[in-house]
Amino acid sequence: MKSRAAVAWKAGDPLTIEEVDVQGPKAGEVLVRIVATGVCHTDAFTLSGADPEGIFPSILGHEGAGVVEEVGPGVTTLKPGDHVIPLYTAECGKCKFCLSGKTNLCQAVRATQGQGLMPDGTSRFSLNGETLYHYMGTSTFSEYTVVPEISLAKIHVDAPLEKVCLLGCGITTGIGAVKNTAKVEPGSTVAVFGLGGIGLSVIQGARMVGAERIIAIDINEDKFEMARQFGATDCINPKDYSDPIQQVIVDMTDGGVDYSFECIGNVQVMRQALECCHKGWGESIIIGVAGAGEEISTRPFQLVTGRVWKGSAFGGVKGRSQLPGYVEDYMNGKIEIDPFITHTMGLEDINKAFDLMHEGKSIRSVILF
Ligand code: NAD
Ligand code: AHE
Ligand code: ZN
Ligand code: ZN
Repeated sequence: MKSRAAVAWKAGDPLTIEEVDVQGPKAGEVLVRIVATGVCHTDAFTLSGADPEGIFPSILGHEGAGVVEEVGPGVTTLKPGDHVIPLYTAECGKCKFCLSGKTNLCQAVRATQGQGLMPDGTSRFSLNGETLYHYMGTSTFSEYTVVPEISLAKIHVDAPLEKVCLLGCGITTGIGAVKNTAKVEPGSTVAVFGLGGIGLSVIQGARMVGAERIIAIDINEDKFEMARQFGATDCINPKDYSDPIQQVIVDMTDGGVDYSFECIGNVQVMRQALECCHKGWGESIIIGVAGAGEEISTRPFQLVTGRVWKGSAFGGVKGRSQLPGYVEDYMNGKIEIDPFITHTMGLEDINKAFDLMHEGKSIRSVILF
């Protein structure tokens, strides 16, 4: 079949809108009609060429929601008409990782996913006979996409897809990092570096679990108003201080924060986030994704003296079993999504969504098909 899709031909080039060919779902696969998709900074990261797993030409997008159109042979848990969120972190329920009880990082399809292919090692997308690669197993910048059954969360049929698409990445990642990775306790002091969709979601999660003080840090002060709305108690711009920002935060908090979150993808900021943590127990969670060849560093003494460095992918959330609950939490008013959607547009304007992100003018743009 034909599908309208935004194709990334080459690192650094704008996407172009094409009528691509999509093959039907093979065994264990599902054809999904995407209704809406967010644009996450990770899409921009891969498009920039900084992602060691970036493959071109490809169809990016990993923050979508849609409707099942057709299922391939052997698919038992989904049927046409079901509403779904594609998962870049699958949940097979059977692999060593799924069975460990320690991680959400199912590896059942991760190797082929990283090669831009379906689990059988081939792509369902092409244009004029040329292969187009999948992205993160989701490729939500296409009206029709093919996704493994184990990479789809079935959600409440009444959930508004143009809103809950953001639970496919950003909002779930931030809230989950607070609840699952850091396990922030009531009364905690928290620092959040970077106030995009991820950082604001961390703030939302920190307020949900009863953090007492939430320090929001960004170099773009336009982000402060929304940070305060979500629960930030202090908003600071590192450019306003001559001291290193970690020292400023240690001084503000009688020795450092209980938890910090890096939501930018900047290895210098990752160090600041670790070093603003309290001696003896402070934990810093890396959420931001850094480019090929980048490395983090600190004095090992920072860890010897009790600070902990951790990372979080998709907020530690197991997509098939736990994401439907996040959707219901939105429907019950426990999770806020609407204020994140600062812009909506059609697929033909998708490059504008990237421009707005780079200019620091959007939190999330949602593409409506
Ligand atoms: P975004 O572009 O919307 O927000 C980033 C924010 O960081 C902006 O407000 C920007 O002003 C701020 N910033 C930039 N440099 C800064 C600095 N030096 N100090 C302080 N603030 C600074 O991005 P986003 O969509 O919120 O994504 C944030 C990061 O999280 C990206 O690296 C993205 O790839 C990553 N991410 C990771 C996961 C995961 O599962 N680990 C999931 C989603 C996104
Ligand atoms: N491909 C990159 C890593 C990208 C990355 O870390 N992705 C996050 C999700 S970002 C969503 O916006 C993730 O889930 N990572 C775990 C995984 O299995 O990819 C690289 O550096 O190679
Ligand atoms: Zn993302
Ligand atoms: Zn698994």
